[in-house]
Amino acid sequence: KSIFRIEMMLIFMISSISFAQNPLIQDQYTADPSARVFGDRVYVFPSHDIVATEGKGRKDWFCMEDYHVFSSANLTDWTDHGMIVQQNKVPWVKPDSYSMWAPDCIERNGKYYFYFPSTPKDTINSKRGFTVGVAIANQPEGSYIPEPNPIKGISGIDPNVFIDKDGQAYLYWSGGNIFVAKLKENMTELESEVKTIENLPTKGLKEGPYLFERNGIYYLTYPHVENKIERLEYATGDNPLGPFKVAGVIMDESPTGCWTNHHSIIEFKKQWYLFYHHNDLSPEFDKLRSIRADYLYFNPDGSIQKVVPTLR
Ligand code: FUB
Repeated sequence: KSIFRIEMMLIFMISSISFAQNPLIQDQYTADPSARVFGDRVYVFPSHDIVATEGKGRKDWFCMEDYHVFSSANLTDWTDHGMIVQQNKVPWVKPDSYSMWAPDCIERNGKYYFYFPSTPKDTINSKRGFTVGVAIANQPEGSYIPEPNPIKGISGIDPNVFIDKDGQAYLYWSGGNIFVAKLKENMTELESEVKTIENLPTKGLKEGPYLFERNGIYYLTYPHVENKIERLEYATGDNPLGPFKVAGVIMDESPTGCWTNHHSIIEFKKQWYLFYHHNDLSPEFDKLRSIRADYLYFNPDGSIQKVVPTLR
């Protein structure tokens, strides 16, 4: 019995050690991780931060020109499947705008829908700024074919897509507040009016929405900045459209500088995980970020226990 116990302890220690290798990707900058379980692998669709240089992006700001997708069967060994969408190959994106910000992806009926924000060639609803488009593939690794036009009716960033148990799809995004609309079955058009999510904190920027459901509770999770650095918070409700009630904090503000955080939450092989980012590989400049993951636990009443980031 005691040998069995020792063996179990060793297995547990080895698996914890091998998982605790944050940041997950070390040969390039990655941010805004949208993690998804497709089959028996986890796929992560992050933003791809690069260094802005003369004539390429805006100095001292976010600079992104493409997206890669990464996958892993054990959350330790990651495969980079390469570039899936490039700014100058998307018909509606303003060339050389370096604004391919936080994306998301979901599977429906064997097709993979990759949602991404960027700045369009034309103004949207006579406004400048970001909108959201979609690219479609037959496998999570691609190849993704971008739709010729962005989705009508969206001004904002940080798309997040959710399909409920009844098959209804929803798109969330941000632009100061958090917005939601139903998606049509084709996943490329809004089906309903755009609704602003109510009852969230009124002070400070809220962005990067991520919605998931567990045991009938809908969790709307989002970074919220009140005082320079983002904190991951959540609200709960019993419907994807709300109303939601603020429920707590998932991860406190980083004490070491990176002002953004952006996350996703998945269950993989009966364990829940929080994916998020920090500037581990660029401590002096927080627009060159790196994706991380840590275990996430729920209390019996469905509330989320705070996640403390694993240090390197
Ligand atoms: O990556 C650019 C922006 O920074 C994202 O859209 C926000 O969520 C923040 O992470």
